Amino acid sequence: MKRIVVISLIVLVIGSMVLIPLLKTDTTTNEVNASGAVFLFKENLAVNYASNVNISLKVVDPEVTKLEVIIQDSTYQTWNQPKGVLKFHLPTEKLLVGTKEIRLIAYKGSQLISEDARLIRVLSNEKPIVLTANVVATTPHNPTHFTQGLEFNNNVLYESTGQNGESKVAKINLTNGEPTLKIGLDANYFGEGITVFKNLVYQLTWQQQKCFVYDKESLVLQKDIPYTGEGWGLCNDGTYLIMSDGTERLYFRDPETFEIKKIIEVYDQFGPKIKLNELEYINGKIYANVWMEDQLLVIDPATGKVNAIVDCKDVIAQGRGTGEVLNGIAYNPTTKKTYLTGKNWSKIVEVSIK
Ligand SMILES: [Ca+2]
Repeated sequence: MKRIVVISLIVLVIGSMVLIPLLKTDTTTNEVNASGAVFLFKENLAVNYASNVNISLKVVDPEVTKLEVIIQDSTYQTWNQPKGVLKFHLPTEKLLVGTKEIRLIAYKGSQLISEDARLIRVLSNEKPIVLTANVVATTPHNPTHFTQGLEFNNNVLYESTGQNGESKVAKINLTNGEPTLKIGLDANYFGEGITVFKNLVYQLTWQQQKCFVYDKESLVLQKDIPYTGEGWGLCNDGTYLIMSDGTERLYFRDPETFEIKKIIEVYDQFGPKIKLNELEYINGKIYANVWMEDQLLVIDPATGKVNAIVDCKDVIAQGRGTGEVLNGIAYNPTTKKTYLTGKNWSKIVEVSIK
C-alpha cells in the first residue's frame, strides 16, 4: 500500500513538473515568440469603446533594449531599456468598435527578437434603443420577386432580385408593384444589393464577384466591376458605395474604382452583428436588414456602433403573405417616406419608425 502511495506521489510530482509549465505558457505567452517580451492579457480580450483600459506586458529577456507596441499597423508606444512589467493606456476612444490587432515587438539593438501579436475586441459602449416600424400603408409587391435590393432615386423605385435564372434589376411602379422597365441577368448570376449613385445603378451579385453598372434611366448595362468575396447589400452615402457581405463588416468603396476606402465592423455592447444584408442610408445612418431576423439595425457609419434596433413584427404580419424573410429597405427623399418588404412578399409596406 505504501509503495502505491509513493509511486502515485512520484507520478503526480513528475506530471505536474511537465504539465504546469506547459499550461502556464499556453495561457499567458506565445512560446515561439516569448523570447523577448509578452503581453499579459489573453487573446480576444473584450474592452468597451472609450473605456479606461491599461494593458500590461512583461519583459522576459533582460537584454531587450527596445520595445514597440503597434496598434492596427501604427506605432503607438515605445520603451528604451525596458525592464520587468510595464503598462500602457489602450486608446479605446480612438479605435472603432470591432476586432483590432495589437503587436508587441522586442529588439536587441537593431535586431528584432520577438513579436507577440494578439486580438482585442472593442465592444460598443452604448445599449441600442428599441424602435418599432409601424405600418402606415401597404401596396402590392410582386411575390415572384426575391428582393435583394430596394432604393428610390428621383422618386423612382428600383428593385434588384435574386435566384439563378430569375435575377433582374427593375424600375417599379409603386402602386401595383410591377416593373415599368426591367433587365434580366444571365442564369449563372444571382442578383443582390443595388444603389443608385449619380446617373448609374450598381447591382451586386452574390458569389460571382461582379458588380453590374447600368444607366439609371434606360437600365442599359454600362460596365461590370470585379471584386473579391460575396456581395449582399448595397447603399451609398453620397461619396462612397457601402456594401455588406454577410458578415459584420461594411465596406466603403470608391464608386469609380470599387477600391475599398474604409471598413467598419458593426458591434453592439455584446459583440459583432453578423449577416448584415440589404442596406439603406437614411439621414446620416445606415439601416440594415439582418438575414433571418425580424428587426433592422440602425448603425452609426462613423463608428460601427448599433444605435437602435427596429422591431418589424407588425410589418411582417401585414406584408409577408407566403413570402420569405424581411429584406429590402427604401427611403424616398422626395416624400420622406420609408418602405420595407421581403423576399417573395406580397406587399411593400410604408412604415413610420418610432
Ligand atoms: Ca436599400
